[in-house]
Amino acid sequence: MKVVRLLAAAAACLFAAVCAAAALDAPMTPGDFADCVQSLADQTQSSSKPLAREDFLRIAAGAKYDDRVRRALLVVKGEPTYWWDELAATTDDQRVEDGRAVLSRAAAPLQRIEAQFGVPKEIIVALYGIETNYGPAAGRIPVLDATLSLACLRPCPDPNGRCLARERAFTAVRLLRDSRVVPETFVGSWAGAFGRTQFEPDSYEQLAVDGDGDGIADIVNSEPDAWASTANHLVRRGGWIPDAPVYVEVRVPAEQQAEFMGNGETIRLADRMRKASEWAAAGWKAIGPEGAVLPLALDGDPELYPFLPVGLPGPAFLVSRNFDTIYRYNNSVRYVLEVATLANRIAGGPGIVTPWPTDDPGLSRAQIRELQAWLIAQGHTLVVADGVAGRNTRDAIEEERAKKGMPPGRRVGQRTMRELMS
Ligand SMILES: [Ca+2]
Repeated sequence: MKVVRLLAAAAACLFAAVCAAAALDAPMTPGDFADCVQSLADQTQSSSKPLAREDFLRIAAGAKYDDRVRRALLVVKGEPTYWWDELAATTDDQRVEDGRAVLSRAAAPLQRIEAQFGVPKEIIVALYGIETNYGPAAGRIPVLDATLSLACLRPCPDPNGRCLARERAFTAVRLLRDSRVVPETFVGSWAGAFGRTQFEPDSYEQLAVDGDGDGIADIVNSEPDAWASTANHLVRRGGWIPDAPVYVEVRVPAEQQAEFMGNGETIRLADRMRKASEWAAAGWKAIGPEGAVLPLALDGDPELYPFLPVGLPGPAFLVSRNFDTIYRYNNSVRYVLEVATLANRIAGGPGIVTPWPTDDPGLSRAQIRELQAWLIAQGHTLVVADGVAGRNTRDAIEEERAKKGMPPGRRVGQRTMRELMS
């Protein structure tokens, strides 16, 4: 539930005249932020749940504008990213190993939560691993600051209409008003998602539950609370189907492949829902470890539809409604594939078997750190060896590629990393 939904909204905002007022090219001044907070106070009656003007002002008085929110919105406009880069880093060996360690050290609570909600523990742990790298990366921006800054940087087109950014800020205020969160630990991402599995304030208000039996839903400090809340989200908002896989990697029958040839565009045919047995009857096969072609037969014969991240040639999947359920947790098909693939690997499965259509596959975080250490040694002082190929790393790659006479570019993969560092 990180940032994707907001990114989509922000992208739309870039083209809407009404957003011109919230120019993102300079930080908001303290005066403008204070004016914005006053203006939000006049809109509290539009909130989905009661919030008194004076309560809002009393709590918002402790908020500060945080410019990291604006800078994050600017990155939205950024550069293309690739499925194979993101999957390589988010489902690398280290994250699989760390996920197995979580499964083993917390076997009892995870087993209990799986039994109660019907969501496999590997899915819960994988989602935990993707959202916050199993806890430590939960963000450090006070949620009140983040949500108010966002509401001010992206004002609602209609002051009386429904508006996600403003409602999120109001919800954050309500959680503080009602002491449902502790101010000191109510910190998270620039988009206001907080806790070990990154709930937005509104999801927390509606779906957080107690998982360790102390009567409080503390998704910041308690892993069982975060896990149970996540499982509850998947069940109540998404309708998780127990025992249905999120995806099956498949081989499309030769005579049907023409329809799925892509130009890199994602193909997701959610209206083509058929039982697994019907796909099998139409000639679709499952792909097993090392590319083995297997009969497509699943317990319970769930309904599935085709999903091809970049079209053929490239990995092809039939996905169940559980794919859509994870999508409701974080509106990004790439995110869903990351969670499901990591869960598959944590459970001992092969991950994605079919190669991506590239001669330069993506890097693990360990490889990115190695690359970053090399970039630092070349004098790129802004680069930090953190395993995340952010803007500074890509700036440095661009420069070093140019020095080496390589084609212009801001990424490297398995092949070009060696070429660059040789
Ligand atoms: Ca608890």
